[in-house]
Amino acid sequence: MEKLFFLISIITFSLSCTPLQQSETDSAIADQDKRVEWWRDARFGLFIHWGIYAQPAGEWKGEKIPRPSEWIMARAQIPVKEYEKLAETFNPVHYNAEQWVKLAKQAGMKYIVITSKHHDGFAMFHSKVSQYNIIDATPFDRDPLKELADACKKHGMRLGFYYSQAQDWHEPGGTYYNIEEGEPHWDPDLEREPLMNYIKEKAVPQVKEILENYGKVDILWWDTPFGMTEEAAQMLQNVVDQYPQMLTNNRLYQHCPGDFITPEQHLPPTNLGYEWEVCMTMNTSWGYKHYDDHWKSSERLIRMLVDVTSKGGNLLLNVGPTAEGLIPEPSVERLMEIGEWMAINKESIYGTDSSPFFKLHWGRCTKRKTKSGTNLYLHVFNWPEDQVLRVPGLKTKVKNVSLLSDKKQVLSSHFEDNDLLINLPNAMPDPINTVIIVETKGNLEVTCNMPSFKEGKIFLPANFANIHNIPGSVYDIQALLEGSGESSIIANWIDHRTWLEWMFITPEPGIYNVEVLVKADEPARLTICIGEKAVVTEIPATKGEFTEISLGEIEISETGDITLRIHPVQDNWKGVELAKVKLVKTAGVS
Ligand code: FHN
Repeated sequence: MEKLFFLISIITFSLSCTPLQQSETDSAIADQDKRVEWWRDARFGLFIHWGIYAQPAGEWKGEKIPRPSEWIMARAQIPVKEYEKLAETFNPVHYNAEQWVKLAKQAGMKYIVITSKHHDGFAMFHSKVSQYNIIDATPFDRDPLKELADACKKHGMRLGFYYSQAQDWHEPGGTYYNIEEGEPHWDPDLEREPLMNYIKEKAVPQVKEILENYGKVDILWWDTPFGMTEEAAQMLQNVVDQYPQMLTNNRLYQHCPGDFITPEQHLPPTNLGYEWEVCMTMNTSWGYKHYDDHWKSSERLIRMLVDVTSKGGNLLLNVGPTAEGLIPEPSVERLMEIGEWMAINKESIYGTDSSPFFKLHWGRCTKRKTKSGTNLYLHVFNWPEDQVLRVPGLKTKVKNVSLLSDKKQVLSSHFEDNDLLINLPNAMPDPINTVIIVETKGNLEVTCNMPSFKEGKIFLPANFANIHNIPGSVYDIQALLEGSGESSIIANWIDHRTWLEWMFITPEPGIYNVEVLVKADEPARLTICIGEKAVVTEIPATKGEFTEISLGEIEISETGDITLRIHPVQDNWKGVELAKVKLVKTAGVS
């Protein structure tokens, strides 16, 4: 229902703001649903950030330039004419589109989105509109987009083009990141022109080129609408309207929802109620950066894909090829390892829906409707020590339980206190994520396993928290779960804007004492909020140990579903590690 409301509200919004009739709204929803079907089923795609910025690879005149490498022109304030020179030596002779597509396919990816033009304004395709393109401005006499489009067609891979429609640091009318604050472009020699000159003379014609010249394009991926106007967005939208089957994201203009929304570099804590796709780097940069070694492990990436799928989203995982045209070896290794896992477990990813459970201590769940019921795919990240897997609140008849990797290996199971208990083999067959398939019969029914009070107490473990990192913040400063199952902790909570949230059920109003199990190197101030009530409180330094600290009392004035939030107080926030929150009822409400 939530999703329906969201769809109605976004579909009735149009750039030209003409309200739709009810029947038009219904058919627009049905139409959108059908168009995104292949994409929703795919769940996993490859993002490629490739451009002439791969040559400096994060370093300019001997200085390491912070943040993603594709931003080097802006971060190092390189004048247009100087940056242009990079094109003269850009010659990616090792580029092999077919190898890239095969690699993506091997990883289990179903679509590829490649940068056709990033913010630096350089077109990685043969453009007749601007000479600043790979054929006319470099020694490389090949069109990478054409070769990729051909390879995708040959191997049945869907294809999307990224196009930076607003930011174009090379053009007098293009925008840049701080244009809205009235800052000048860093290159004083670039005489400014109105945005619409650039939109009419470069952006619109180039978007037409990428959509016309490379066969069927499945996705057009807009980015950073800084300084964009409604008029400019409408002109681009008019081009898109000629391709009714093509999907677009939500980044054309500030309120344009597109076909899917795009959380970047963070994992949403819950389903977002609309089609969504997380875009994520494997290290920290989108473009190739020769010294960026902060690689996420294959284990983390596999679990990330599963986490996203279990919440009903897609994962667009990035690689940044080198100036020679090679995908860096650490990325290749990870894609191969993900592929090994996918080869065995793909049934639990493609075309599956989100989890019917609230949260699961041992991992995640995806599901698929079958003729007679539903298949639940239990993704076990943490193998229970007693080899008994508890599936909470399952009320549906179970036909069969087996390992997905070996369906002949049937697992015994029985119900106890409304939970399904599955007897697991002693050893975890796949230490990263072993998938168990539970085939159920009839309508799927699950009793919500949200935590609730027992004898006046409730424990809210770290792994049941919704971690709200700031969208778009650098991955390094995002809080995350470390450890496994109920003994996980929230680590790296160093950004004061990141907040935590737990949901639980309270049977009765009352005054509750809040206790936390934390480790703090320095005193830290927090605000605890339940509904309208908020208390500011302080955690003392804990001398390197996890320590139980009482944070004081708070009133819960309602019953039913309650949300508790913890926000850092900005001043001097140095971060804490948090293992658990405990609420203990101390009195009723007078
Ligand atoms: O500024 C870009 C960035 O370079 C990269 O392309 C990402 C990918 O989503 N988008 C922008 C930041 O949101």
